Amino acid sequence: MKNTDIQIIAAIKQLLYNDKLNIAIVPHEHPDGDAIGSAIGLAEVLDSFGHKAQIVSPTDYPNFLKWFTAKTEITVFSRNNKLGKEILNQSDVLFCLDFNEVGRAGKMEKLLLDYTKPKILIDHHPYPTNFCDFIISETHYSSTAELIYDVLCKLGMKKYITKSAAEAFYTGILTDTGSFNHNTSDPNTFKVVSELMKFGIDTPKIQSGVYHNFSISRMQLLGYCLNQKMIVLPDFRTAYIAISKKELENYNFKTGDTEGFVNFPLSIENIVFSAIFIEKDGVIKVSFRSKGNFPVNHFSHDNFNGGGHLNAAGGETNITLEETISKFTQLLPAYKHQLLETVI
Ligand SMILES: [Mn+2]
Repeated sequence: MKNTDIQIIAAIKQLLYNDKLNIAIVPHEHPDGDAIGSAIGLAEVLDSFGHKAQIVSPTDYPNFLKWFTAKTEITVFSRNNKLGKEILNQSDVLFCLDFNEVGRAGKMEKLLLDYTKPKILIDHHPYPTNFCDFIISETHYSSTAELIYDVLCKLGMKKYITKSAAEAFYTGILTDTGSFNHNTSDPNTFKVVSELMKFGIDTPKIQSGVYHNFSISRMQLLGYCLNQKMIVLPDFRTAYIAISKKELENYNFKTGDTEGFVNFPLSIENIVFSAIFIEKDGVIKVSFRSKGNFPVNHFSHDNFNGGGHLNAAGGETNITLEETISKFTQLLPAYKHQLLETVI
């Protein structure tokens, strides 16, 4: 951990080495494997330490992340905001995981801002904003899950890590690195994975649980996207997929079904920039992926109200799908030089 002051760890330690506490844990909205894995893993460890941890997720999470054996229940705020509010109100400490600005908590934003007891952020996204009392922000980590593992070790809580917590952390690392495809330049990622292996985690089970459980319609939607919807622009070393709400409905769309689709075009030789545009209710959700040094977080921040990591970012627009596509394709010439220079 490069940025985290030893005093921050000491202060958190003082908070947690206390009587039994009620602890609330909040991941970002539309949580991915890292956000949910981090939340479940941390909750398990805090529980086995003797606290009572509860997870409140701003929105539901995808079915392929529902195989966890951990005991901690997840309250979905968008479905049960009364209970979510109650859990926060009754908690003594709040952990915010895997997001760098409070807006990423969606409809829970105000609750988080109004929270008066200690708030702790653990995150690996660049440019964290100052909405928590204690900030552990380490952008060179592959995932929040990897970071939490190191934080727990520093807090002297390694012995409270259970097998199911280790499986949850492994899931976070696995998904945020795209099965160890990207964000893996730091040896620490593999060091943490090897430590997690010592808890007896079942990696084939996790691989199957996360990746080998497509519904038939999800697999067909992927086929449709790649075969019918992918546009490749070799002159810009770019490929994109745009998919309408109607098309999603044709394939019986469920939350999370398009997760990971944006990565596929990067498997094409010489493509360094991939985008997917998905029509949701009233907005177009945008995801970007890149190889090399092409900074999709800046691209998204400057043009699509978003942000994220160097090679993986998101954003959204309030214009139509067609307008979003034409905005995107019209932007490409300005980035052509940078795209052509990208070394892979
Ligand atoms: Mn993450």
